[in-house]
Amino acid sequence: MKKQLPECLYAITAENFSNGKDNITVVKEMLDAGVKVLQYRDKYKTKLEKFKQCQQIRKLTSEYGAFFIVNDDVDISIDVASDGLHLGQDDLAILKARERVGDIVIGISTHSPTQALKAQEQGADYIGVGPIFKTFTKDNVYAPVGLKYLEYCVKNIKIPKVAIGGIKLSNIKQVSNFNPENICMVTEITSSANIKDTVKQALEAINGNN
Ligand code: TZP
Ligand code: MG
Repeated sequence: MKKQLPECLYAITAENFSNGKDNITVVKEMLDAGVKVLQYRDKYKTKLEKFKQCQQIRKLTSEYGAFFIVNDDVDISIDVASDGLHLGQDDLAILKARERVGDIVIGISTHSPTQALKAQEQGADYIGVGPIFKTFTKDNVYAPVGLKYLEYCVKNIKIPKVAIGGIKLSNIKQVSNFNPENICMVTEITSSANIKDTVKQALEAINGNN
């Protein structure tokens, strides 16, 4: 049976924003801190380098019982048996990716109602909703879609929503108020001097203890 994306904080690697640490070191800290959904994203390494890191992360996430998603690369996703594959609007189409990866979780980034409805129709398992706020993490990033688009998705899209983009401890409550299934913080976690504490505070904000 297909695994479900756990409803919780969603973390993503960003080696360029990791205080000089490599992805593996940061991933270990994230898992120790209680991260249960982790996406491997790296736009700068060779395929072989990415494959090797993903192999290690697959092992670690399995040990910690965390859900592992590979960004962009269908081959790597298949080779390391990731739990999920994340696609952008310019990546392989969902239907093509599904033919290759089979019954794993496929997520797709969306930036408009049209894209969200199309993703749902084509059998995506979740959508990324963003960037909610301005972000400097991603090259060629789309303009912020704001909380209005998140509100639209929460009301109109049945598959899980992952809110992403510019989300920090300082504004996470504004996002969690809309109750998306998942909230993603990238650099707020990877560049934190204390990942354990940052994740703890994020989990508290999401779970309503703040
Ligand atoms: N997709 C949409 S925004 C984004 C991605 C990968 C980057 C978000 O990074 P941050 O550091 O949480 O703003
Ligand atoms: Mg992509």
